[in-house]
Amino acid sequence: MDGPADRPDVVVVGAGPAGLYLLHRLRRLGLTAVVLEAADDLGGTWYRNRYPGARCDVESLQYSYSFSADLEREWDWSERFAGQPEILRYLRQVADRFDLRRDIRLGTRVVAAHYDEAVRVWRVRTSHGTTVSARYCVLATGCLSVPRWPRIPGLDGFRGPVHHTAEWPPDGVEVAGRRIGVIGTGSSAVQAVPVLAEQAGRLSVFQRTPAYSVPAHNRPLSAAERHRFTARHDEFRRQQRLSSSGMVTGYPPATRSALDVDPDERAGTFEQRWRSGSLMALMTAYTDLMTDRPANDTVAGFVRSKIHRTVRDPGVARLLCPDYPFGTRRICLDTGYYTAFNRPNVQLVDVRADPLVRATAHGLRTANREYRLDVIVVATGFDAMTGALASIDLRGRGGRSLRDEWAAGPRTYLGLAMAGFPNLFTVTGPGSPSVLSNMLVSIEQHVEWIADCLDALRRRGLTTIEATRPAVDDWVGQVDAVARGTLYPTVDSWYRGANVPGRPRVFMPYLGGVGGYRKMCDEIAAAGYRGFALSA
Ligand code: NA7
Repeated sequence: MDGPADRPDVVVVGAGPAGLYLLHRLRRLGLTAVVLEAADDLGGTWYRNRYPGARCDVESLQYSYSFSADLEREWDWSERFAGQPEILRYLRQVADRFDLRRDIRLGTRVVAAHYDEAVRVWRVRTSHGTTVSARYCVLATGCLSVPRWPRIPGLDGFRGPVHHTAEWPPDGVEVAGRRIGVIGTGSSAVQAVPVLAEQAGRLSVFQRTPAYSVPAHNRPLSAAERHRFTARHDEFRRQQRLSSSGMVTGYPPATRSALDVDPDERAGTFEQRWRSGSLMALMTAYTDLMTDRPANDTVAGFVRSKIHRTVRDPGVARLLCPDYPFGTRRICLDTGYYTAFNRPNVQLVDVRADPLVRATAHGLRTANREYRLDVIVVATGFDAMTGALASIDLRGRGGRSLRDEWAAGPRTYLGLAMAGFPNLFTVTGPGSPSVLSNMLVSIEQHVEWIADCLDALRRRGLTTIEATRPAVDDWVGQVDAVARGTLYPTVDSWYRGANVPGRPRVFMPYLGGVGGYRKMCDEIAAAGYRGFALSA
């Protein structure tokens, strides 16, 4: 197959929020694009993560596209934090409204992308054996799109259903009255546990590392809130883009160290922010919470005291209390997570003390006992940030493979481009704020930057852009240096690839802040794409 549709200007991999907007943006520039999507529907993360309780932990009004005033006027979010079904409906509506589906090929996994140097074209091979060739290739493959399964012997022999939260069946899973085991206690489990607890006959939560979770205080969005947002829309969106996280917290920037504040005043501040229902509110209360361990201990202690006050069994409360610095692993936002452990049908299993050794036909066996189960829910996360890129046989100049180039960790310029891989871009790639920001804000920024770049090349009669090695080396150094100034690298987390055996420990997101990062990207473009080699 090699018709005109197989020779677009741009081939985009992934039809999640990034791929959808990119397609729209490219079309507006008069460029042709084809989007290849492995799943059998669009929506990316919001299509795949259908587990009970799946919900965004950034507020709906902030986690939504800002590029179209009409779209914003036409769509009303029902809740402060939208659930997965509503976000998926939103993305489908976006696709329909902008007539995107006709350029999206669903059920089409990209298995390889090779740069043909002789003709300067990317040849992108799909699981159907077809090839799409394009001058430019954009990987909008998502940061958390490759589920990671635990190595538990015997899982195949379990008699009941076993489902990963990120591969939940579209028709749901029968859980009412059943004995359910949940493996893992990251964001997905923290959202699923309270919902499953209400339906299950018995729920056993197998925890290795406890998470810090703050209450979402989710509620229906009122007309007054919507009105307030619309009234100051432009200013609000501007603040988002210039903020450090892509989120407007409503709090002024911190000016004081947590240690310079009277303990009662500090407790009052933490209490107020705990009640605000925001991922960022506690972390940003003082200047040094994420850079100084004694300062962080103040907020970590505050959250642990909340856990102890919520969970009635002191032993269970103790187990649920993390011992690492607050915020250094992804904070969760929950609705009734800790209180779920007060239910008589919920038990916490500490698999750090009593490790999971195998699955049997009837359940899960730890070193000390067997837990009989009807359903196993695997909430063990993702091969984060680089997993989707590494799953494609990507080859640049001279046939060099990305997997080899990144053997010691991802190396990008701005999380957007790589040396040796001309005309290839990543949306929210490693080395950009990505997962440590409001993804929709970061996605819009990257999509617009990439589209503007392709437009600039066309206007100047150029056909090739490639990050230079010195620019990549320098950027990798900057990402590392910023991370080293914080507490993040002191802890094992998926931000560092620590959840995947054998993966080098490299801190992958850029921690320098969304606003400053955007400014830097804009300056680089304005300077004629400094750090990139351009040619005709
Ligand atoms: P996460 O945050 O990576 O959580 C995975 C959880 O699974 C975590 O608690 C892990 O504990 C646990 N895990 C992993 N392997 C095992 C085994 N073998 N045994 C027991 N427990 C295990 O993934 P989520 O899906 O919850 O969230 C991902 C992101 O999606 C989230 O942060 C949001 O950004 C959206 P461990 O840490 O390995 O001890």
